Amino acid sequence: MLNTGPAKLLLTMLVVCTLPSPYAPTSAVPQPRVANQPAVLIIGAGISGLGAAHKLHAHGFQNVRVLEATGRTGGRIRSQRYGKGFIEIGAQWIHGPSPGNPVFRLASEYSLLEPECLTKENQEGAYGHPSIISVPYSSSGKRISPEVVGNISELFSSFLEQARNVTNGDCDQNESIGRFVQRQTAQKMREWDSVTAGTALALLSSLLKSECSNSGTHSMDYVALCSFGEYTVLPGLDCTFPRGFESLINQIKSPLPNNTILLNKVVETVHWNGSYQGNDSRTFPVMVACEDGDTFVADHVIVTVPLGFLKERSSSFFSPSLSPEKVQSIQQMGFGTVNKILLEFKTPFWEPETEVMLLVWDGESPLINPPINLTQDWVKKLAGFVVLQRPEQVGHVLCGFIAGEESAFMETLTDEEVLSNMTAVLRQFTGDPNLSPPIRILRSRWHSEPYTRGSYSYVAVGNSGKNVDILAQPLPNDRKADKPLQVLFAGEATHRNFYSTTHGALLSGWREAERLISRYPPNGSEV
Ligand code: 6YU
Repeated sequence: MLNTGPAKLLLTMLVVCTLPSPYAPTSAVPQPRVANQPAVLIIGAGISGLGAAHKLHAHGFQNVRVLEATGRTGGRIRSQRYGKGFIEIGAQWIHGPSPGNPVFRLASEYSLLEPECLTKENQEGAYGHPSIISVPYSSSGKRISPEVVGNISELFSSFLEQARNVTNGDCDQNESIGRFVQRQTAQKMREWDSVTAGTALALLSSLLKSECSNSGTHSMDYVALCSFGEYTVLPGLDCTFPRGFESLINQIKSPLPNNTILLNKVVETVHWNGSYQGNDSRTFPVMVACEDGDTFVADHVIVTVPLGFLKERSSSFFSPSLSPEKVQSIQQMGFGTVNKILLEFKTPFWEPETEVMLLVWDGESPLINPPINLTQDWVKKLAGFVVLQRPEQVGHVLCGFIAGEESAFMETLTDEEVLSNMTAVLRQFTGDPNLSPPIRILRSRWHSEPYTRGSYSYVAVGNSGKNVDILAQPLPNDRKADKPLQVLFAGEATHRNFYSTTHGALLSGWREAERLISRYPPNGSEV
């Protein structure tokens, strides 16, 4: 479709910047491809966007630009210097560090991991992040017996395992993980006496909160049962990056020529299906307009903005608008808030071997959902604390995880308010009214980040993995389109089996880069 009339007028008013002339190839770059290089724009410099840029560059694409809204690269991978080490504000673990995980493979290749992470035992180890609940604290200040905790944790894991085995065919699309766990719990409860039941229900309630942090949701009642098993769990005991997760980002972007990444470039609208004049007499189907008035023309644009941003802005972000089917998927897919509250203590009050502290609120149960008063009760959503590794570098730091509406509410409070609430909670749970308060607090505010608006995606009740695929479909959708693959979609929320993770994000960026690579084979003939 050619742009005429008002659109043409608009065009003449806009400063149209074409992409710069092809960059000189760097040593790692194979032979340049077609003489008339396709112009590719990537929106977002998170791991998906940079992964796509890296792959395109490695395949000889020399006309690639990354436009990033913020003043930094990495997106939801954000490592902050802390003491003599690093603290992660976003992604923390390689989930499933084994050969099937591309983040693990790259990190190993770049020598970014510690030797223990590379061992065969670790790669074949138990699934998941540190799961040794050495200290289960209860709100009465009493410790719960490790045996009870072990049994209930195992029971909870078996509920989730059963949920993963529910297949789409025999499943009610409106069924949630929360309801499934409730049903299993009610059945199991028949075997418990009243004392066991009280502790078991409170423990299950805490484990559900922890699962909200894993799934990135306010409540497990929002997470679809039927698609739960589509998320693929990779083997390996989760590892961290000694020099920060961002050390991986720095490696991925290092071969890109200078000026490939433009920071502080907020994209306002992606105009597609048009005909936009470049300054070399070529016309391009896509034009990206930025908030600062700059515009960029391109043959292809890879959109990697988070689902939270799309939920808020997709109606004005694309012109022409997205199809009703795609809009519906964006609106219905789940995207929740998970935040970290990092507390540094002068001296640890926990035993040296503690990895995780689970907070168990007496009287809570997965079978009852009382209405919440955010101001009073937000702290009760805190699932627990992970004890940060490498205390010799970062000090004695507990990392609290909190998900959902309470997490977003926490962002509205001051550091002092959060710190005094945390001190009160820890005094209550340790039974020590004189426990020294933390000496420093640091927290994330992912809900308030204008270009993220939350933490990560999940498949919501009423939805299925198909919605993930619908979101990932390139535009125009018409196979016979004169200029195909104008707008491509990547980012964690577009990966059907690894959504919510850094490896899902990276794979999605590679997937879209490969889509373009296969369209322009090195022999120069466009297919
Ligand atoms: C993982 C993990 N992890 C914790 C937290 C978060 C996430 N994840 P990006 O957003 O990166 O990039 C898009 C870019 O687009 C961005 O830079 C924008 O600025 C830009 N943009 C937007 N709009 C734009 C515009 N208009 N113009 C231009 N640019 C624009 N993943 O593998 N391991 O440990 C965690 C974690 C707090 C927030 C995570 C983890 C998710 C990943 O971070 C995420 O999927 C990818 O980075 C996304 O990359 P992308 O490129 O798709 O998007 C008892 C007790 C407690 C114990 N239980 C604890 C349970 C905790 C379990 N979960 C932990 C998860 C963690 C820590």
